[in-house]
Amino acid sequence: MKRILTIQDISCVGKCSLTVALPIISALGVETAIIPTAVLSTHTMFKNFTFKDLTDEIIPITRHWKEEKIDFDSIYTGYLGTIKQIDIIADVFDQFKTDNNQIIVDPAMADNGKLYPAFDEAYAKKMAWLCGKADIMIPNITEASFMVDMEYKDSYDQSYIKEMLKRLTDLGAKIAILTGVSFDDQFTGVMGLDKQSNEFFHYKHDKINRCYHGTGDIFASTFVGVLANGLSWKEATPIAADYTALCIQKTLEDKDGRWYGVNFEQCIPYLLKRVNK
Ligand code: PXL
Repeated sequence: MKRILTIQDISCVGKCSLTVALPIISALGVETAIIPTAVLSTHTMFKNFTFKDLTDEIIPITRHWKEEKIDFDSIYTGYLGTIKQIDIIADVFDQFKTDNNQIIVDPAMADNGKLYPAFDEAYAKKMAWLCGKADIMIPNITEASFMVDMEYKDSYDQSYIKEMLKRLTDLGAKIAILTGVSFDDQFTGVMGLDKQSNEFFHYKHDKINRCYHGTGDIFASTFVGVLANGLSWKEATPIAADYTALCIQKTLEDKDGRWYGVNFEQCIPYLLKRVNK
């Protein structure tokens, strides 16, 4: 069985970060090890959330793992806390990177043109540096605009997205995948660039005009779990995009749907069918 390490916060209520990564990657038949970077009562879109930083635990945890000779088929990071934490996580990459595993960074820090409340531009630049250490990076357009100094735009053409992808891979990652790429009112999707082959990849599906928190985490967790099942990034991308879209659709149809996250649990059987599990 493959083993993934995912490093992100626990938002105790909120359907994001570890509370979606653990169930999705596990459901895909992959052992999921975690480093919780912080414990919050909820994600940061709620008011008055509590926050307990766990940075001091990261080095002791990884030191123990080294003694136990534990290794990972991939390391996937999501929402992190502070610039100091990013430095420590870069050390974790150095310790656990091998010739055969992959590092995937989702620079979860912004959406809809704005950084999340806890972050500033210095944090975004540090996250760009961490993305440079990844094999695959998965930002949305807002996150990318902060990392590569391009103006954030609500509407754009292919040349804007291609320029953004080129600048993202120039940070150092082999593959950059931009989420939430929409060239018209009917479709939305994902566009990626493989730096080595200089090949762009575009996948689109029907657009649902409603945003929910945690959908970037659901996309990234699914992508990582599907890759661990032996599929390529171009095969994993449509599966992750379709699953995320279905989660949004089911939440909209549910009269008890939560405002703060999507019904990803309800759609796991669909995901498993897509990967023949
Ligand atoms: O990636 C979503 C996310 C994860 N973790 C925390 C958040 C958010 C989005 O707002 O606040 C703590």
